Amino acid sequence: MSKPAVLVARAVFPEVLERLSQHFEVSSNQADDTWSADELAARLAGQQGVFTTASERIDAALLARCPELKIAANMAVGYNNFDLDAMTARGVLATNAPDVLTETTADFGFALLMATARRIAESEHYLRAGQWTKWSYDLFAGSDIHGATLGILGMGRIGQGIARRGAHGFGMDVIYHNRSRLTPALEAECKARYVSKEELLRQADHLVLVLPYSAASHHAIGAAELAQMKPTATLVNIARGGIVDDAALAAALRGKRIAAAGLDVFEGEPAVHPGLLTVPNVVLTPHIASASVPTRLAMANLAADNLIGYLTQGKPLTPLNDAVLAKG
Ligand code: 8YV
Repeated sequence: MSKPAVLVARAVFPEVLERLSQHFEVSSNQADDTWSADELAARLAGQQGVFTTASERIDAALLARCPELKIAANMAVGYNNFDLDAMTARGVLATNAPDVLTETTADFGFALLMATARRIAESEHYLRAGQWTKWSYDLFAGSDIHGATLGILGMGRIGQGIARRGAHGFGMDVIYHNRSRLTPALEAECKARYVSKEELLRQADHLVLVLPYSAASHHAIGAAELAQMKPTATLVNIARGGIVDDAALAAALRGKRIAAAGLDVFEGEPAVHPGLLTVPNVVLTPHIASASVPTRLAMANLAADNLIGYLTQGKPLTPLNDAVLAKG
């Protein structure tokens, strides 16, 4: 029996490609070329599975051109690149890569918060530029992390990881807002108190965004929300571009409406709003929150396991649209 055909749309660890090749006829993109939607659709013709990252969009237009596709396995926990309704309607299974990146991403959220509040990037640039000529009492004085109020918008697994780090590691007072409230047991474990979004904005010294992107969370933080925050506050976005109105944030940073921001994700990335590139009080990183070597390998292996599990035994590990499985 011939092996199913699978396309790996982006470059990936060679050992993961090797595992896939044991089960599938694999076409891959080890050159990591940027494919247009049209090129992706053309390359997907005749393939039963596709290994994607958050950069590849799987929607109705693409699916109409790939009738043999059975599964798209995302090497990401976020899946706003998938039109789930269109996939379900076409009987295409969607899977993501949850859990394996939770702690690594929470570590990074905390690192970005600390770098931002303590002005690490800004001061390093100053030093490298040869501008450091003497010590002074207020040189790059920032805000404290220990004992401060940590606000978390989006209290899923990664949000809870950040809450634990803040509460248990840094003695922070943790407040959160989420679509649904955590169980009392989880709230106690995270030492986190549920508040309204308005209270979160008004009370947080440091606000971390960890919510999924959807039409409902588009520009969840815009000019009106930034205006409610403390002028001394720090904002960190490790969730998705589009949750923050980047133009409004650039204006707020320039006008010192809030003290600083740390951003790992951007509207329209890899493009970055030019206003963010010219203000000093923002730390910018290129969507690397999950980028530790072991975690990226675990994410890639989970995406591969989903392809192998589904295409060889009908058993994916982390399906997103169970309705496809129910249909058989
Ligand atoms: C990925 C992410 O690295 O998992 C996610 O949702 O944003 C990152 O961890 C990125 O999306 C590549 O797929």
